[in-house]
Amino acid sequence: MSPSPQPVDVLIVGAGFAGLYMLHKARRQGLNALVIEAADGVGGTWYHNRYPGARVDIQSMEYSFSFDEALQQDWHWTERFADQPELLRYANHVADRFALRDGIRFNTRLNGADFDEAAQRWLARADSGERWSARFLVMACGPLSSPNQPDFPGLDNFAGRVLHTARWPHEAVDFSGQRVGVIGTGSSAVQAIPVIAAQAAQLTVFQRTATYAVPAHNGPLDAEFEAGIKAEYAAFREANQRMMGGFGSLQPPNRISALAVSAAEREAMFEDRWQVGGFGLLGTFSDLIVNPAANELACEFVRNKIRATVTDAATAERLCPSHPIGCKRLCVDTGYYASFNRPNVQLVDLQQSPIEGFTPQGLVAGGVDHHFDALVLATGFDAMTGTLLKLDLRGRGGRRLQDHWRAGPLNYLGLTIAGFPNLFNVAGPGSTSAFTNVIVSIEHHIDWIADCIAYLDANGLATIDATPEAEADYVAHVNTVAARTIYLNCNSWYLGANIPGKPRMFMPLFGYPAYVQRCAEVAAQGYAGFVLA
Ligand code: N01
Repeated sequence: MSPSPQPVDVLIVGAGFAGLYMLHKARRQGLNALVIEAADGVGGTWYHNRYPGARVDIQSMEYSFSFDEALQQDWHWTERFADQPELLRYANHVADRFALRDGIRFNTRLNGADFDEAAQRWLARADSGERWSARFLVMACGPLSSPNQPDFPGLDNFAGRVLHTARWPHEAVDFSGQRVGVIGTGSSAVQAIPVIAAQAAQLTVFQRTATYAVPAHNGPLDAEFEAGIKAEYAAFREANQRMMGGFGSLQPPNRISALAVSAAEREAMFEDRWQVGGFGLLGTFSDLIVNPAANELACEFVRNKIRATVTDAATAERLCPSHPIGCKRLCVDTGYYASFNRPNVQLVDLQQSPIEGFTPQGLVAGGVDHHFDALVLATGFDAMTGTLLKLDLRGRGGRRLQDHWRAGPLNYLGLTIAGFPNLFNVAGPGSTSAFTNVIVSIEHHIDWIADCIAYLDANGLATIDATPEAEADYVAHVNTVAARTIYLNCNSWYLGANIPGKPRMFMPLFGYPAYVQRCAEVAAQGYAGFVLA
């Protein structure tokens, strides 16, 4: 007979940045909260994604918590774009600094949870056999936490080592003297390829879709720059809050159309931003994300950079993407395109030469045998929905999330799901998380959730549940916003298009400030669109 469920006010799933801050915030609010985490350490994304070259693509001074002034003053980043080990150290520092570890149950994976309508609580169970009865269930599992391991027929035939970028081993992987294959050319691959290329005897990159990458120009963090930000950290955070992605106030978007300037001016303006590096290129003009003709000018600017970098003209052309820039998440790189000038690196275009099967020595593509000792799958994630849909979550009337989300991830405000009362999904579908500095989004979500719980408590209310009408209106809004942009014009993980059979529905919302305003208005109106009881 299993013991009766342990009562908690808030059960939090995941000990990444969202779970850590939720635990801290809940405790400060006097709530009894517990985090359960499948891994044996904190850090979420930065715990699992240990592939060579892994680092953040938002500047370190921005990619950090703002909720505690002493924390942001004390912490020192060593590089402009912090690498994975430093980011993991930061997550551990936060856990220790705010004494969070005793509220985290490691090596414990949630299996599922049922909403008990009589008790108005979530009954949750883990693989350890433990059970909890929670008033609130906060899914802090991360939008990019279920690795996509494509169903490559015959992969088992391969006798060498297979690694996935998002489940990289903790011990160092040494490719010295080895032949390595990499499948995928998204952000993970773009960061890993230059590092692997420098170490391995031979590297073969299997590309299905060419990718746009802008230089990081990474380097040691400038002491004067750091001091300047720290002198006015709060104002810097506020300025970032007004940006469309919650970051980038150091280089705000220009307010001029790409079509309103001469070709020479345009080139110079793109070049300025290219020299600075990072995502700012997409803000060179006001219409790159909304006007395909303007967008194409930015595409051609980057294609010309590829042509100028890659010495073999045929390889350069194969590396030139044809979809709109920014439609898939832009990659921020250090030497990605230049890697293809190395004599030990070759590119295989899977559009022209599809994978036909695997052999003990490697794979066959387009009739050609490719041999390698290790294969790296840089094939991304079942984004935004994959992790929740692996669980057995049942809301009112025993309705399964798999049924509610059959045609796509219905949600209200990117935070809640109708019929799943008191369940909050952090940085999930319908939120702006994917387009933002995700730590900014996480802080916004956790603060909103904590305020919501405080409101319920102050008003003697037990539950909050989105209405199906509010949910339907909201999902339509997310798609209306996307339809005004170039985001529907390619096969991205934003659309679920990277996973065979996944419903094609645009999941993230574009525009952080308007989103924050809407969430605040809903709360100010006594949680409009929700039933409180
Ligand atoms: O994954 P991806 P990722 N056969 O989905 C290819 C964040 N992130 O891990 O484009 C052959 O972007 C797929 O091809 P295609 C960031 O938000 C951030 O790289 O679908 N190829 C693509 O090339 C990012 O967007 C950082 O045609 C297959 C690649 O695999 C998100 O995580 C670093 C295939 C997957 O690219 C995901 O990035 C890393 C198949 N069956 C990640 N299936 C930072 O810099 C997939 N591919 C902070």
